Amino acid sequence: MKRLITKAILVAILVLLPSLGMGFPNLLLVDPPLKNKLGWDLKSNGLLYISFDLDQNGQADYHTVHFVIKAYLASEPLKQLPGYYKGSPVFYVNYGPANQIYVISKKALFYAFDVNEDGTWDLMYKDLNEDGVNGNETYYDSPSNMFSAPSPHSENFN
Ligand SMILES: [Ca+2]
Ligand SMILES: [Ca+2]
Ligand SMILES: [Ca+2]
Repeated sequence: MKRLITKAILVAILVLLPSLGMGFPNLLLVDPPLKNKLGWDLKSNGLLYISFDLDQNGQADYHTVHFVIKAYLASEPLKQLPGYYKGSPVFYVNYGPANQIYVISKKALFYAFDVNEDGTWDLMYKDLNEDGVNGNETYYDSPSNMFSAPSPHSENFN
């Protein structure tokens, strides 16, 4: 129940503030550690998406998008890999004797909320500096249109 209330408040803030002409607030508060990830996926755009389940109900509700710095097939043991890249996260897919390795940017380029957990992102922030969640992220898009600013004409038509 508490989770639902938290979500309702988040939605209320997001819907209210733009209509007051205040623009989108930066609501990014969390930069969850990679070890808490729910899953990850390399997309055809070459970016690596990592999903998180912040309210721990089993469904992804938060995503980070990282550049892939390097991708290659490796046959050496995985435990030797992390030291290569000065702490840049390493993901891999095992193909029998070899591993497809993806080394990604330390911090994300995009952060996205999927408030209603339907797989379509509702609110995206861009972090041009890729320096983690520290307040310099800016509103980027609302792919689901959940948080798009209302049209100035839409309220007078029933
Ligand atoms: Ca969730
Ligand atoms: Ca959604
Ligand atoms: Ca930042």
